[in-house]
Amino acid sequence: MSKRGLFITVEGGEGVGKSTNMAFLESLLRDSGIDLLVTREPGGTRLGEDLRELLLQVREEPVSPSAELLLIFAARAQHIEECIEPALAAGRWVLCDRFTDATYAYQSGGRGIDAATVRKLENLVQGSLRPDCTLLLDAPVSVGMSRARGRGELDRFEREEVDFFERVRATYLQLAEEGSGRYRVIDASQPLEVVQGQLLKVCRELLRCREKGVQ
Ligand code: Z5A
Repeated sequence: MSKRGLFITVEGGEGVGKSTNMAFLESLLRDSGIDLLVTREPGGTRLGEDLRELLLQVREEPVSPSAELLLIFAARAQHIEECIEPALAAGRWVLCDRFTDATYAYQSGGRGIDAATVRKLENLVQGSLRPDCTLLLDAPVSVGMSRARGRGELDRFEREEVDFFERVRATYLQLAEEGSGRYRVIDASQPLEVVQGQLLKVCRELLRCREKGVQ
């Protein structure tokens, strides 16, 4: 039986450079010989991508925070069962663009849903599945917003006010501070080469642990 793979997530607020750095991490890990599944949330499956479209589209009616929360966990349930669990069980590593930390940050921190409600759904949908390592790209909201706002039409989340993104950032930092040792906080306001130098360090650390058989 192959050894279980490693589950790595990349998190952060708007404009911190997740897409840019996901691509960097993907090539780093593949070049190191890792059998990798690269995926994202919400999404990662056909059902999940359909739900993502519903979640991001700008709608006439206000969307209930509870409806938003349940759609996110519906997509996650499918993603775990169809993709994440089978990959990890087969010994593949999973690199996922956002996971449940984003739900704490956006739906709890941003929208004000009680964190205990998110925790209940997390336990229900994920059982004991948690990321092994979370790379939190952190930058002041003003920096992220100025980077992201050049991208054209804004989706339903990107239309939120600065205060919303401040709460999202504060929640992410609180999770990293209070959480287990799985978080690596990277200052994403630095030049890209510096950010990627730090990501390289973390990847080397993970690869060393894999060689030693420690995960
Ligand atoms: N959401 C949620 O509410 N709850 C949940 O549980 C989950 C998600 C899972 C879609 O996510 C929305 O889903 C998200 C929260 C919600 N909404 N928001 N906002 P997404 O991950 O697809 O959306 P995103 O945040 O817009 O991610 P992104 O596309 O990866 O954006 P990004 O972080 O801004 O990455 P980027 O495009 O690589 O970077 C932006 C620009 O900055 C780009 O021009 C880069 O070249 C530049 N950049 C990047 N790094 C640097 C540095 N270091 N220096 C200078 N310039 C840089």
